[in-house]
Amino acid sequence: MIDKQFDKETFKKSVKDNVKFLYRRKLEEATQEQLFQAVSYTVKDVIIDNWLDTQNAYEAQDPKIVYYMSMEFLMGRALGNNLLNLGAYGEVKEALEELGIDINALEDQEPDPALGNGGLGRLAACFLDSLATLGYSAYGCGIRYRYGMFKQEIRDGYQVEVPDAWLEEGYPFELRRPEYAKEVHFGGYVRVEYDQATGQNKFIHEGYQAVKAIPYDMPIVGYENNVVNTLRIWDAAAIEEFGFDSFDKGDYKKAVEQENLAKDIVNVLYPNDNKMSGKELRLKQQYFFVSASIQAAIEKYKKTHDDIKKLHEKVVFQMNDTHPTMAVAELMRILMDQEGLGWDDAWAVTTKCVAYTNHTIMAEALEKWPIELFSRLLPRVYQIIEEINRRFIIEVQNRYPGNYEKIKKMAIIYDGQVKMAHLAIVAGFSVNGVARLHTEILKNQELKDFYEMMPEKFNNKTNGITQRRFLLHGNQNLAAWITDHIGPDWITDLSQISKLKVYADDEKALQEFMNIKFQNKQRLAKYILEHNGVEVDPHSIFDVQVKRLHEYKRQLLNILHVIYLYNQIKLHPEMEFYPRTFIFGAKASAAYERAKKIIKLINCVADVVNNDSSINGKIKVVFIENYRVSNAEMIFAAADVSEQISTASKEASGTGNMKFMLNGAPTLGTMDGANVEIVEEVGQENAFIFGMSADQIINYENHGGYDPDFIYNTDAEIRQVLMQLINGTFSSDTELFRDIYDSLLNTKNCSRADQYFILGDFRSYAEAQKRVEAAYKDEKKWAKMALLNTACSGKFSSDRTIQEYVDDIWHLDKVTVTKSSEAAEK
Ligand code: NBX
Repeated sequence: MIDKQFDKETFKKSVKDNVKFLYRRKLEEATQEQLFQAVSYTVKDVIIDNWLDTQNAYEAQDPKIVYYMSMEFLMGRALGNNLLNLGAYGEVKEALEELGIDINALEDQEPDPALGNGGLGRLAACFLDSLATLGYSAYGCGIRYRYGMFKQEIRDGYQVEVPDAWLEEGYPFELRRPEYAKEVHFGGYVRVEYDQATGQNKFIHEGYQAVKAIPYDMPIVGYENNVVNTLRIWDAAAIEEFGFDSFDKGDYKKAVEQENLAKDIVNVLYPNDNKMSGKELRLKQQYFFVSASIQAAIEKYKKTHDDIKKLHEKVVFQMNDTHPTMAVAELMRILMDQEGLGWDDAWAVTTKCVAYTNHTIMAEALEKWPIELFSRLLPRVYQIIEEINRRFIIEVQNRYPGNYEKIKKMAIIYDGQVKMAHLAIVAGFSVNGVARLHTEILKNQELKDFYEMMPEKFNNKTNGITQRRFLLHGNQNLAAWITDHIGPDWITDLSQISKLKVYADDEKALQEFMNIKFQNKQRLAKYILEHNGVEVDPHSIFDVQVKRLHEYKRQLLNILHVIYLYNQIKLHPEMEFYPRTFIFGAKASAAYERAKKIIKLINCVADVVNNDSSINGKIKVVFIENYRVSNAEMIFAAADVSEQISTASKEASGTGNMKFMLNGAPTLGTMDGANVEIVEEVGQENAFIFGMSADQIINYENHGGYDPDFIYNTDAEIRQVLMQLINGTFSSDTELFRDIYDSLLNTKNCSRADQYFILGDFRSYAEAQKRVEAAYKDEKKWAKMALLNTACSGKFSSDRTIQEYVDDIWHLDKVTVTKSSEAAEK
């Protein structure tokens, strides 16, 4: 199904032309950056034809549309992925070779569009890929941050945040759509007016500041099916250009204010994951993209439909966590104030249009906004939430007469705060968690009261990942090998990958499988040498923990265990020990001091261990700078061991765990999040499970009784490791890691000693690590285990997840797109 435009000669000519028109240069004179732009524009040309065909097909077939509302889309690079999904990667690679251009070098020119923090943002990107590939009409709705996730530099072992000016050179895969601009209003007040004609009150919002929202569309290319969906991200601009007009009229101050408001809103992505920032600007960002997206959705609907009361038949808004929850009130506002519906009709439509996904139970991540701030910034929206709350409380009273505890726990507005999760649950027709265990915890603990009152809303949708980016693109050798053995169906139906199971005892196949892993390890070793100046042995076990830095994810447990192993080797130099490379990659939120200290600790341990010749290179520790989607693809492909060691109950799902599994790395992990389901698929014997269960942790949390000091006092080896944090072993500044040390013990500086049960799980973790070593030493056994992880990963495709969302929540119609050129030929 190779496209005509990818006829090699036409393609080459187009690239040359683009270099000429864009840069007035000959191909030989062009820089890598210019070549990247020229090639990308050629590719975009082809995509645009499919994009138009898709739009025509949607217009003809009028399918229901899902609007995936998300503050974050962590897309990763587009060029290689688009080529693969167009089915043109091979041809283009050859054509480029003929022009003397290396496709890998070209792909490396692309900045990672990093409009997200971590799992939640990357999940949104995987979902868009699956929606397009499965042929469903979908928009991603988000913000075009001028600065995405910061670039992380490591200087003297510390994280330094550098702004990510990803748009500086111009991003070739976006299309500015000023014709779809919308206005968004902030501040002001609401005037109530009695309308004689209808006998109803009218609510008029006045005295507001207006910002213009301008959409930029990015194409989302489905896999070899001609479908191109849209990620629509909004830029902000002042309504009136700042100019002499306003200056003359004495409106100078107002004009500057509008300009600044607009600039600020989309300036930067908040770099927190699993923590609410509580900043006014963040609330503005939320309303800005929600309002613009909903206006656009309604405008689109009304172009071809008359009855706004049937909106839910063609439109569904999925809220990616509570960040876009004002969608509920914004939709109510538009339906009532602009479309003229009464409350009951508007509520009937709204509650059939919005659905909510929860991604965390961490208390500090739950969004609560002070009513003072909320009502000042969004007076009309706030008024509507007040009314939703008033009516909901009456419902609670009717259901639980006299039970005021229930109201206190369930109200949307209480203690001077708007609780966004409560609003999302009350208005949403579906509430889902992201892994089975997580959904059960929501139902039985965190959201128990809501589950009891409205059980029909709750459902689970275990996360997934796209095999197209994380295997087909990231691990091209393995992908080709798999296709050689079982055919290409796995690319769009990952359940097919189970056909690899027949090779689990085939020595030749296992040998080939492990050879590919070895090549990938060599590639990563080269990257590490170039970026860290550290030589690592690709024969050693590559033990990898890459994810955001957070205490609950327990990178600290990992590095303390490294220290423990280091002590063991020094104490018993004769002891058998299989060489290990511990690889870390993690960004810490810029304001999260302890997380940043843990990065420093990892780097300090790396310095000592890597340079201690007495251990003969048995342990190497590497911290990969600026972990992001592009280097993640390479890291997953090269991993032997997947560290998924969160405190049980804290990791809602995890998705990195699935990427490792897909690439043949067994999980070393706790029974948390989706690890539970991974073990279910691959079998206990093909994973390394340790630690307390979610029930045990929750039980300690509810009833106390956990005492890290007891462990410290009774386990000399653990005590030694902790002492080394403060005795100068890893830093001459003995105070440097004092806070980390204190956080683990009942010292005067610590309120909740070892909140994440690091000491509690330490011994169990160390034993599991021993089992890893023993298993790895048995080459055949390990190869089988690795292959079975890949073979059993079928469930964890985001294609499966999306199909479940479609079947249970969205009820979308499948669409087929034929190319207009092909249609014409027929
Ligand atoms: O969402 C993550 C969870 O921690 C993972 O367990 C899960 O697999 C993933 C996808 O469902 N949550 C997450 O990434 N949250 C954020 O990034 C976040 C960002 C901003 C914010 C709160 C959370 N205010």
